[in-house]
Amino acid sequence: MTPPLDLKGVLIFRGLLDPARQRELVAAVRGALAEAPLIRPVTAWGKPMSVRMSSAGRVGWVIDRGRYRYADRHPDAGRQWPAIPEAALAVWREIADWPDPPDSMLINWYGEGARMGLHRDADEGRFDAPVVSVSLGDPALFRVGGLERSDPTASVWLNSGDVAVLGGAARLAYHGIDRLRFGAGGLLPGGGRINLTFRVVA
Ligand code: MD3
Ligand code: FE
Repeated sequence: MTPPLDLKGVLIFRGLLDPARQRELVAAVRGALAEAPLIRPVTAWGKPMSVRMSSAGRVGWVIDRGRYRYADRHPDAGRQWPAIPEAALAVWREIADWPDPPDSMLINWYGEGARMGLHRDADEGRFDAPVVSVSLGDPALFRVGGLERSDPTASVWLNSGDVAVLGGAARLAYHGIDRLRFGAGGLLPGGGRINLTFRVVA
């Protein structure tokens, strides 16, 4: 395997997933979304996020009356989340260097103009395991900083098939998505981006 790009400790494996595997993952994601529809979470400040979200696995990330937490049920459907698709688990096994499967696969859906402000992933209750992130669809400008919001940042375009591994000190680094090149990816008809994020949750 070609060595990853190291962006402030975030390891980016460019083009790890070939187009056939990308399409297989999109089909698996559509299957999961049929059971657990996308939602638009409303932040603690009362602002709906521009990214729509769902999850698969034992637990899923939700905003519940302004509280960010992992829930064992879809907030609208009231049912358990679908299982993490096998094609997605295969990516984790390949790259995470962790003995256990992830507890959660967050599905982020970016339409035109969607972005994700600088934040840290700190709701998991444990930070020893890595987070693995898969990009599908349109290119997205990813930004990563340090452990403080005011730390300097670096940016890179994430393309369809890229896989990022966030381990060690980078696990708690500030990061976000500034913008998309909407429609430039060609994987999703009508444009857009899917990000799958695998996490071990206490
Ligand atoms: C760096 N998602 O869901 S993925 C998120 O592309 C999230 O949808 C972005 O940030 C997206 O929380 C970025 C890359 C990523 C994911 C988790 C990280 C980078 C990370 C955790 C720590 C440091
Ligand atoms: Fe994040």
